[in-house]
Amino acid sequence: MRAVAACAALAAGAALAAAPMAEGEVRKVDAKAKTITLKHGPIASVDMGPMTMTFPVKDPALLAKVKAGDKVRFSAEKSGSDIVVTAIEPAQSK
Ligand SMILES: [Cu+2]
Repeated sequence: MRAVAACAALAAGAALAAAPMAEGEVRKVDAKAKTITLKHGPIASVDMGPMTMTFPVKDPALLAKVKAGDKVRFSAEKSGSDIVVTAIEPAQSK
């Protein structure tokens, strides 16, 4: 039983390392345009430094999870000439 638990913990750690999330703060959510404006920190996955910018979202449902003023963690990836937000969640306030 102990060995199984240790393996699960290792697998979870590996998944986090493979997909690091960037940090940011929501400035604006535009459901009609399916975009979100974020003041974000460095985004390693797309080699971008900190700035405030507007991203298209991969799935408009993501916009329902956050609102302006929220601190968030998110993932972004290149899609053609755009950089698209593929996941977003409120940051833990701990
Ligand atoms: Cu940016």
